[in-house]
Amino acid sequence: MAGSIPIERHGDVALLRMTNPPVNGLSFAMRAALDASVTEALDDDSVAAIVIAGAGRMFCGGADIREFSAPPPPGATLLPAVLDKIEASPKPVVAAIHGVAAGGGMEVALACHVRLAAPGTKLGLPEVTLGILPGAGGTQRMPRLIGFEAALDVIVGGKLHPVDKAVELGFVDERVDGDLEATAIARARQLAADGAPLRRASQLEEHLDAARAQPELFERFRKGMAKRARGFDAPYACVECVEKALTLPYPEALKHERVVFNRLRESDQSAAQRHAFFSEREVAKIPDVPKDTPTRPIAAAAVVGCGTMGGGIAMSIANAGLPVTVLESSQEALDRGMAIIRKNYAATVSKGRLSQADMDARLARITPTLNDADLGVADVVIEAVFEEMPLKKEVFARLDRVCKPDAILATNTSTLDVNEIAASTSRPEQVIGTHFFSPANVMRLVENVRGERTSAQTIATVMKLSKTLGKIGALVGVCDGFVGNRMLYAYRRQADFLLEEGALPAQVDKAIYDFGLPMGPYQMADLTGLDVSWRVRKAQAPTRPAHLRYSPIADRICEMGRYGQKTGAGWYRYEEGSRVPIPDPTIHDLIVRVSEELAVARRAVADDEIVPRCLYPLVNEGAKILDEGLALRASDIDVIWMHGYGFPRYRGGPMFWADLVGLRTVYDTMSRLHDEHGEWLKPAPLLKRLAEEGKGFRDFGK
Ligand code: 3H9
Repeated sequence: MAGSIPIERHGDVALLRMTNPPVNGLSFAMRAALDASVTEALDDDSVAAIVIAGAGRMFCGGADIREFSAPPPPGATLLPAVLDKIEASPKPVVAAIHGVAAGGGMEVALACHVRLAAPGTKLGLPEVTLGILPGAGGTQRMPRLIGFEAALDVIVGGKLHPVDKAVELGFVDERVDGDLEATAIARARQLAADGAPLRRASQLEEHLDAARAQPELFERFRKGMAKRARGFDAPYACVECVEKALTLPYPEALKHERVVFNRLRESDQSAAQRHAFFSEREVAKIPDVPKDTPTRPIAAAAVVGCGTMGGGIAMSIANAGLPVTVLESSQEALDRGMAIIRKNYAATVSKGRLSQADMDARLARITPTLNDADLGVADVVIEAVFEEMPLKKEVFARLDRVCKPDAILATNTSTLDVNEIAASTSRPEQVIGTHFFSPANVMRLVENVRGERTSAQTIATVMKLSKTLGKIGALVGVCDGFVGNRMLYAYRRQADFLLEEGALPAQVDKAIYDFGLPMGPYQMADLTGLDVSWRVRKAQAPTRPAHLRYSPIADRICEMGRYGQKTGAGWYRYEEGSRVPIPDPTIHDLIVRVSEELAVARRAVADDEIVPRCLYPLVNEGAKILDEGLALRASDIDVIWMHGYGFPRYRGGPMFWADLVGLRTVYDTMSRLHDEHGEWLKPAPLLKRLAEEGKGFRDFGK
């Protein structure tokens, strides 16, 4: 839909209603329409004042992001010019804001002389999350309106703020609890009648003087954001443009904002972050489970097992306002699990991020029990017991007996066959995997694992539940490790081989960290614990193909009783009470010894070999997963890696990154590595095909 901005007359006030569902996005057509309607209202002598509002669910969600992949068409109406016209208007212009005012939408409001907002409205400048900056005066008007420090928080933070916060900060003048449009019309008319000078954000001076008095402000802000903004260009560009409000006259600073906006819009980082935005919405769409598939109401949930995962899952459910019963097999385990839950909540309270009352309310929603029969109230049960197939099957057979006939039975397994688990019940169509990531109360990703017989209703219900829990549910198929961990294995394997060939853990970790992941594979292993995967490897040992290269280093480390941070040593050693990894000569000696035993000649591994050697195989595994139909789209894999493993958002996830690198390059490198290092590195047929056709993963399935 092209969108329109019809003018509705209310006596001498013109109401301009932005109309472009679903979010009244400011496409080029909408900007032209806004310009035309504003001009018409200004030229009409019978109009004394103007109100700008939005139709439907919201005021305006900002510029149409889909148009950002190309430069503006020739002759396009540019938003900054339209907003200058609004601000310069001699007739009062009032913004009547409801629902959402984001990005360019917020900038429209900033150009108005008065901003009124309905309760429940969320407002802000989230451009930074798309790898750009507010490009229609936002970096100039916001600091003049609310002060530089607050504006930096709003612009670099990129969050949408509740209306009361916006009033407190000063970018909304008033919350209107009654009829918003009628109030805005009356206010506009009154302003016109008063004839008092209009408040134009670009002309406000007081905050400029305050900021000039503390020039160190910007450097301090940059330092404060350094950790959060690591690797991202846009936050720094935002600070730079806000700073220009102090050093350049307004029109010059606005021009500068435009130049930087365009540079960012054309950047790979912004393309990646826009890809992330759309992928996060696409991941909810499942072709054979249409949007109108009926879902089961979930009024109560249960979790079986109150260990690290079970406890975290129970917290997520309670946090979302649902009652949850937690079942354990012994009083001791139950008490221990509940104590950890309590401790986790208390830590959040002590950091000031949760009130004591909220903590109490959340805890009150969690009911611990030892009695299977108490699960009878639950509409969904999530099993999080030890990762052993016989145990899981036994638990599911029990659940099948005690749970409501229509209850959904979900397993949090990260490796086991969901079909086999489902087969131990009389309701395989109501069995599904819900693979939460640790810590489950923090991490946003859930891989929802579809079994052969899982019904559309079960899938739709669990995808909806993920959303209710504030998570991103990605639908995947059954295979070893599902999508995320299967790709992780491929990466970790090559990292281990690099150690055998000459690298050391800290070198590999640094290269991966510098690439943008939160930590490298060895720090991550020490954090999550080495023993669980060791147990899995031992179970798999009898069936491991002998011709495939296998690195024994991790097993040797476990044999030394070093399970990572929890035992004070793993790939690194740790000082008492510290989480800082210290390279350990014991491990270096072990690595060198293993190289000797395996007769692998050690060599100097160059830093720039590490990323392609570790991450191209990860992408290659993603290609196999796509080809096997275990993920619906490459962008779903990207979502899994961004939210489950911290793959840098400014690279858009591994598959998008590979497209940027070029699949020809990825394929050629994989082919060479395959020749040099054998079977594990064989290029996936899909990678080969797309590379030869000059395509990317983005083209898969199209
Ligand atoms: C900007 O404004 C730059 C300016 O500074 C300078 C210009 C010169 N464009 O999220 P939902 C789609 S940059 C295009 O599920 P909700 C979305 O993909 C922009 N499409 O709804 C989805 O499509 P589908 C700054 C957009 O109610 C559908 O609309 N603005 C846009 O949960 C519904 O979206 C932002 O960064 C868009 N701007 O949340 C805000 N927005 O149905 C981005 C949404 O096909 N948007 N779509 O999957 C949001 O944060 C949320 O959409 C919003 C509504 C809070 C507005």
